[in-house]
Amino acid sequence: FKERIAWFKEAKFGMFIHFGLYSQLGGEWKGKDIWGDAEWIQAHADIPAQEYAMLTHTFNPKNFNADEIAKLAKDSGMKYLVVTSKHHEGFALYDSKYTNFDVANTPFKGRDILKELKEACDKNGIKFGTYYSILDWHHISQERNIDGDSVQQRWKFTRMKLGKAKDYETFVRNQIKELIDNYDTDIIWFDGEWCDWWTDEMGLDLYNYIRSLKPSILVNNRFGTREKFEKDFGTPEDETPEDLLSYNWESCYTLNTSWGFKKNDHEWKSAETVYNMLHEINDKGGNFLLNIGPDGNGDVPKESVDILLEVGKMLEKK
Ligand code: JFZ
Repeated sequence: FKERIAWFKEAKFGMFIHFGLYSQLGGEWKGKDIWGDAEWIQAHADIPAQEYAMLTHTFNPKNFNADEIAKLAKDSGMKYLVVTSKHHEGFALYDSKYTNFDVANTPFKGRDILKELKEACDKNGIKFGTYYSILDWHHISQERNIDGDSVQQRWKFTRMKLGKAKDYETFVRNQIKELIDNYDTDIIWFDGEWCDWWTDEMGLDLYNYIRSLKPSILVNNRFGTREKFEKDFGTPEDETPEDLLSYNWESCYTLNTSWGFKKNDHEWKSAETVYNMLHEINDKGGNFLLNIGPDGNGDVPKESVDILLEVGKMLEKK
């Protein structure tokens, strides 16, 4: 394990990327500003899956430039990158054999975002990782929980349709295998594991399967009940632990308040704040995963670029 985790411990600083169909909306639905994280807009605006799927017809981030992003990571002092291969919306940001709800069925077809990023990372000496959501609002196995108390609860805790759990488990395995086979991902960063139909046993099975496919890979603890699984690394979110931890961990934060691109989110952290956070986290033994959310054209918000480059300069000076 020590050998497997070594590069990660040395890396200390990484780039998180939230990019998906929601990036086109920028937190607005039918002219209205929707509260909360922009990647959750389908839930917060209560958009039926069929209607949401129309967003594939307009997904065309022509300005997406993987090289520029990998260089930005490098110039900011980051050593690895984790990109949303599939967020809760269920859309695959790569060409997946197991669904049509993917980048290959958009006007952007012919380009493969994960492939471009992976190649750009290799060129720039950045390790490549992929985020994968277990919660899936598009897959036919799951449905909104109509008993939920709030619109958020209804989408956050979906129901598994009777007899469909095995199908979904297979689907997840197949897609993860694609991430390993086709993109040689170094990290699987799970999320959305909190639904009651996803058991620790399923999580552990999946973890073992992943390790059998690629023994050197790192998997975060969100494949099952987080507190039970510290290895390969823990993921306190938006929070830096008070005390030193006995296991490896990574804190993730976003530069403003939303992970996915949100037009009206102007609460940017300053370069000084980011710099200080990085040092506090690293001093306590953790890694810092810091998020950018490209917009629907594939452009990284200028504010994010400016802050990150400034942090890079500060790191060079010290
Ligand atoms: C999840 C996602 O729902 C969110 O959209 C984003 O991708 C983020 C990185 O991860 O949200 C979480 C996950 C875990 C906690 C809080 C929000 N947590 O542990 O407190």
